[in-house]
Amino acid sequence: MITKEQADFYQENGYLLVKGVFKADEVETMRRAMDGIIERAASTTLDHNAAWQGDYLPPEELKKLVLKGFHDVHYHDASFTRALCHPNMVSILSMLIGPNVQLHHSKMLVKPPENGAAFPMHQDQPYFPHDRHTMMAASVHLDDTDEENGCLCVVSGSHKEGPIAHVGRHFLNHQEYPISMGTPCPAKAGDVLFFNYLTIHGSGPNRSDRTRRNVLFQYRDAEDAPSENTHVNWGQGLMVCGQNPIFKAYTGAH
Ligand SMILES: O=C(O)CCC(=O)C(=O)O
Repeated sequence: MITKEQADFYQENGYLLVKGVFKADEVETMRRAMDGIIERAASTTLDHNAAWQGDYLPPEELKKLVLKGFHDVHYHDASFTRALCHPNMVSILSMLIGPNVQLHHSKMLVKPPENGAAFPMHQDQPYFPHDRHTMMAASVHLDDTDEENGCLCVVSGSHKEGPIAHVGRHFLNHQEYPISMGTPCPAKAGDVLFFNYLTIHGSGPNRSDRTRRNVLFQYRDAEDAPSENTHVNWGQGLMVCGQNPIFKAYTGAH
């Protein structure tokens, strides 16, 4: 699915956009799955606005922003289980991470039209630090994205800087790291943006009249151990490619 040159580009720049990983009907199935999750969540006390806060906009502007975000979507709909170990994903992951790849977690992010929330620039590393930094996100696009509806932006090569201190672990100081410093990565539905968890990234608000839906899978090398006992979920460590070289009893932690 990808060439050696593309894999080298990822190692050098810390990100890679791969076109057409999912077909139109697979994308449509995931869109419907997302709608179902939103509908079922709405009838519970677990529904919430997941918009990140910060100081990249005045407080009254921030209050208007909305993000529908739920974690571990593969526990809610099997279409995401199929997507996270889709043969195209397996082929790409084994070239970017190595032969033995595990899932860490999944989540869905829906930026509604007009007021879909931004993500201030950040690394994902502070949320779930690992020893060898093999962790990467695969952001699967379920809609076409551009700068107007808040496409992802990445800072090329920033993964080489290593972990950077974040404001309260969450995001980088926006004066020093404005969203505008990132390279916008517009994409089509079915494309996947892979980026290392040290790569500085973020996205602007959705100011368009179009929804922006992404599902994001985090993966790691099976031998890359968590440095802290954080962001743990049941079932973490599902093998997506290859074998687990470490034989141990799985208890739910890590
Ligand atoms: O999808 C986006 O726009 C950004 C998501 C993100 O940065 C994250 O979940 O860490």
